[in-house]
Amino acid sequence: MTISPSQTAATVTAREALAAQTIELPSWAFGNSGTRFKVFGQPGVPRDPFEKLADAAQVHAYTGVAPRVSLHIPWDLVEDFAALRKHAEDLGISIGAINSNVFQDDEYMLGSLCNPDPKVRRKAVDAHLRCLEVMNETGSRDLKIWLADGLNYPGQDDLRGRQDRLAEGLAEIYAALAPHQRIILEYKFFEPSFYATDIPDWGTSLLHCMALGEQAMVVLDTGHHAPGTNIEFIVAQLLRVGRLGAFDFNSRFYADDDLMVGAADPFQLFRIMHEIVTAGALRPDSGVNFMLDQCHNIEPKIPAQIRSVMNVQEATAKALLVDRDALAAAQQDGEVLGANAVLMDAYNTDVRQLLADLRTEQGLDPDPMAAYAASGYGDRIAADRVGGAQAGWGA
Ligand code: PSV
Ligand code: MN
Ligand code: MN
Repeated sequence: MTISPSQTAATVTAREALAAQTIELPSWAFGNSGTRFKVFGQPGVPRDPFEKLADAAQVHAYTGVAPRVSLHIPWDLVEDFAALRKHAEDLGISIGAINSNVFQDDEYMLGSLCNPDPKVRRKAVDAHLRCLEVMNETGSRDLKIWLADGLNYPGQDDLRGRQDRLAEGLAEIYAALAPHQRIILEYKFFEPSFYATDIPDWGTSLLHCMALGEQAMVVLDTGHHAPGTNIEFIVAQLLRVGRLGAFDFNSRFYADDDLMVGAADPFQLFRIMHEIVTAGALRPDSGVNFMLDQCHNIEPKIPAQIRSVMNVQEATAKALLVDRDALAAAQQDGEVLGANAVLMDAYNTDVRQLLADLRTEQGLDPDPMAAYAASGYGDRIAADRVGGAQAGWGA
């Protein structure tokens, strides 16, 4: 289905909303990554955080909607964060969420904030306080916390005691937030632990956020649920209570695959964006940070990020085209098939021309993938950069 003239008004409204949408890119998407079997190095990958920002700026240059980059500390540790911030600004972008990494050091084998050893918990809290210092230097609003804490065996540690330690550690970090800053707390149902994870689900994250206060919000990573989970229900529920702080968008076929968002299940992405639009949460002031959390193991990284941003835009455009009056009427009348048809009509609309027109209006090339390919940037970095860094582990 293509857009008919009768849809013109909706199309204009959709274009305005799409023009205001922003998507945050992960610095680690630009480094080499892989599985535990093999990391395939790619030519031209960034050698340091400055080069990661330069590559991210390319994604923004061709899409116009990706002006922020999340950093991961210590993967992106630099001596002078003010210089990194200035570098971002010179490139026309800014530094977004700061991700704490308390899973790489040997001391964290039995956990970080939940560790039975108070010395390790101290180290983990201090790592977060260091992240807050970085945020003050970079101008970041969000401290994103994902913990690898958990257990492999029943009885290994006290499930409830770990929750108490977690609450205590989070409270100390929360107390150090500036008034405009937030903790965004991510959950994941398994991995690296296989019996129990200390923040396995949105309910646990939400309970901790509610205990902390209004500056604590939940992060929903689309790859962090059991297969078959109705993710849009979680989105609706968190929006209802005003606690959806951010997305980590990616796709999964099996586990936490971190593939390009919209690649495995574009219909799910549409359903998620439908809940966002319905709740008015697309507006930049809604507090929902639309971030990508992806690794590009075998595909070139900059084009993969451009494609991912476009996939989010396409799902968003379709969600904006849902005929909400018709949907409400059909729902009210109990028209099961009619209501479903309204949603499917929007999903089956080809929005690629609408987005191309929007880009032209914004002075961008209507085809970001082709424009980037023609720019020669990929060849230049391949020639200029030798010895690129790994995305995370060992970076
Ligand atoms: C954990 O699986 C996670 O989703 C967290 O967001 C980390 O910061 C990120 O992956 C690292 O790739
Ligand atoms: Mn994530
Ligand atoms: Mn993940």
